[in-house]
Amino acid sequence: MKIIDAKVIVTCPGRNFVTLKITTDQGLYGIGDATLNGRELAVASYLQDHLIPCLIGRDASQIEDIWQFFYRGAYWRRGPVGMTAIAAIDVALWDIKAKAAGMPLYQLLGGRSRDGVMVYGHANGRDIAETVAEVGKYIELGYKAIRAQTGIPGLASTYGVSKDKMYYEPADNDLPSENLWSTSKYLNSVPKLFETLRDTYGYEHHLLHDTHHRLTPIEAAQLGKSLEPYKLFWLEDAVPAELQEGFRLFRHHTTTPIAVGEVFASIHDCQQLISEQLIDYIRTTIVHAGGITHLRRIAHLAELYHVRTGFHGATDLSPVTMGAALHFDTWVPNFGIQEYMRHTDETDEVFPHDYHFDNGYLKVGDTPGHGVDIDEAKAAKYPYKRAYLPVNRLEDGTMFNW
Ligand code: EZ4
Ligand code: CO
Repeated sequence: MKIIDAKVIVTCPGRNFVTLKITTDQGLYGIGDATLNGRELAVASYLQDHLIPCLIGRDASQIEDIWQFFYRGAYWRRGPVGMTAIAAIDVALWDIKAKAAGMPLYQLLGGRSRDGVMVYGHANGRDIAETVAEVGKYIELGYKAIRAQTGIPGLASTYGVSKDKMYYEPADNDLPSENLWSTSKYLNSVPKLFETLRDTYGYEHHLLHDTHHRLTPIEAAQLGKSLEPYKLFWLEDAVPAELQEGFRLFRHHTTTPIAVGEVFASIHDCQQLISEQLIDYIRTTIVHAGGITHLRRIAHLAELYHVRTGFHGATDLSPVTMGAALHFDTWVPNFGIQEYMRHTDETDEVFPHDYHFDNGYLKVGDTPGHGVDIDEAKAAKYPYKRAYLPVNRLEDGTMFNW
C-alpha cells in the first residue's frame, strides 16, 4: 500500500489547527494532527518542505520503519517542532492501518481495557466564589474530575483563567499578551480555593490544579504540603522540568500526587522523572511527542514505575489528537485520566468525530481508524490567524525566569 499524496491543511475555526492527510494508492487515507500552539506554521513547513518529499512512495503499512527513518534520519533529534511533525505522520498511518484492518484503533493496540475514559474539565473564575460556582456546573454535567483555577487577588490577569468558560483559549492575541505573576500571592490564594471547594462539595469528586510551571522545587513543596488536606487527584506542572532531578526536592516533601509532561517531546524528557518515581502521572501527549508509536514506549516505561498516563487535552490539541488519545486511553493498562476541554461548534464541524461524552467519561466509537475526519471544504472557510500564548512578568517588570 503506497503513499501517493500527503497534504498539510491549515485552518482556524476559532483557533489554528494544522492537519496532515495521507492518501494511499488503495484509496484509503489517514488523518494526523500537527498543531503546535503559537508555532503552527513552523510544523506545517517542516512537514511540507522536509518530510513529505521523503514520504511519497513509501509503504504506508511500515509505521515503525517510517518513524525511525524520520527520527534518526533527520540527524537533529527531538524538539517539539520535529516531534509534532513525526506525530502527525504516525497518527495518520495508524489511522490507515486500522481502516485497512476494518477495526477501531484501540483493537490494534491491544483491545479494550475499560468501558470509558474518565476525563477532567476546566473550571475557572476570577475569584474563589466564581470558581466554586463553575465547579458546580461541571458536577451537574456529570464530570467525575474537575480542574480548578482561580484569579489571584491583586493580579489583573492570570494564565488559565479566561472570560470564556466552556471554550477557554490561552493563545489570546496576535502578539504575546503579558500577564503578571506573584508567587507569594499565588501561594496564599490556592489553598483557600480548595478548602472552599471541599467545604462546598465534599470529597466525592476528583479535584486537580495546574501551576503552569511557575514555582521552584521548594515553593512547589510548600504548595503540595498546604494542599494535602484537600486530597487533590494531582498537582500539575508545579515546577518546570528541564532539570528533572529538581523534582526530588519537591517530591520528597509532599504526598500530593504530581503530574507533569504536557510540553515534553520525547521519552528522554521524562525518563529520570519516571524511573526515580518522582511523578505519579505523565502528561506527554500523542501530538507533541512523536505519536502513538512513541507514546506507547513512554506508557510502558511508566507502568514499570507505578506512573499512570494523564494526557494533555486542551483545545489546541485538535479533535484528531483527542480521537487518537481516546483510543490509546481505552487500551493502555496504566491509564490515569484524560484532560478534556470542549472544542467550539465550528471546530467540531471541521473535524467530524465519533467520540462522545457520557456522564464523566469519553467513549470512542467503532468506526475503523481513530474515528476523526476533516471536512476540507469547511476547513477552507477559516484562514490561518496568527495567535500567541501570553508571557509572564513579575510585578517589578522582570521577565519570569524559571
Ligand atoms: O497551557 O494547551 O493543562 N493544560 C494546559 C493548557 C496549556 C495550553 C498550551 O498550549 O496547561 O491550557
Ligand atoms: Co497544563
